[in-house]
Amino acid sequence: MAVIHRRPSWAISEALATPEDVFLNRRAILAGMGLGLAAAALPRRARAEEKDPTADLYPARRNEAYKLDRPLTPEEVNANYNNFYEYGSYKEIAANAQQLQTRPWEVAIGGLVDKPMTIAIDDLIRKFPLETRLYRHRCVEAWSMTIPWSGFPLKSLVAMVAPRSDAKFIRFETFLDPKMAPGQNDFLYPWPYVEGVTIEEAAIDLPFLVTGAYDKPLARQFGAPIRLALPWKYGFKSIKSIRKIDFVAEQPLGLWEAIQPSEYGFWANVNPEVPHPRWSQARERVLQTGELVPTQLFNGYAAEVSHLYAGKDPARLYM
Ligand SMILES: Nc1nc2c(c(=O)[nH]1)N[C@H]1C(S)=C(S)[C@@H](COP(=O)(O)O)O[C@H]1N2
Ligand SMILES: [Mo]
Repeated sequence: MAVIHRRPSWAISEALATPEDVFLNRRAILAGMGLGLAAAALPRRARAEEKDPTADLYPARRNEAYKLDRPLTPEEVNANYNNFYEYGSYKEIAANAQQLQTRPWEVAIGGLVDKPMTIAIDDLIRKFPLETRLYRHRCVEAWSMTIPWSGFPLKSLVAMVAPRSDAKFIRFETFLDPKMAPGQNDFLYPWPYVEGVTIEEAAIDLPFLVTGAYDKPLARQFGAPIRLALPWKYGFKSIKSIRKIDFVAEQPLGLWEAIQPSEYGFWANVNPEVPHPRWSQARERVLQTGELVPTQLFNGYAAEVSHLYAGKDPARLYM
């Protein structure tokens, strides 16, 4: 990936995160500079978006409570540098990810709840008012980005299905279909991708079910048609392309934790002082500039989340 190593003069502030014409304009500028990265993937994605049955819902109302302390990552940079192992173990998976079939798509919500349901994605998306939030994202590999996600809070979905008191965790599971996800033929990974949070974590406002980005339906490489954003945790917790949501009594075992528990534990809260076993987490590389900046405790969301972990063993929380 051709990372741009200097903060460009056109880097936009959060004030310009909407509307769509800003993104289109930026795309034109990037293309003019020869920075239209993996441009081949864009027209195909644009065609797919035209047919998206939820396109009328964007741009979604901006929730001003979620602001950034740094410029927004340009769409072209974000949309061409992705982790989505179903489409390859490298970052340039955008073109490959266009194989993902996002309709028909059902989400099965069940387990320890009073109102289990299996619901078509377009019905699910229309159950809640969509909003746009500017979030930071910090990958465990020490790169970071910022993104205008659109979607609805996880806590709204939790309330809809009425969890029983014995539900202690929520387990999320991605699709399993090696025909449309070549990476799932790789037997080194225990597919499908699984992640989880506690019921207490799911009850706060911050966990976000993402259905759109950059003021339109979610592009496939971002984890269409619905993915999670847990911005105070390392990025691998933010599972893409969710098919199944189960309320369970036992702590779910994530795909990465199953492979390497000492490096990718269940909690995975961002902490600059707790190094990954193979590298420091003290700083992070800003995706669009290459700049190294200090990593923040809970990725800057301590005010929203630190109460969740009061009295818990810090050695466990950050792995
Ligand atoms: N299903 C699935 N979800 C996933 C991943 C993946 O490989 N498969 N990668 C994770 C990792 S490591 C990161 S950093 C983020 C990347 O999201 P982005 O491509 O939108 O930046 O998705 C997370 N969710
Ligand atoms: Mo990541």
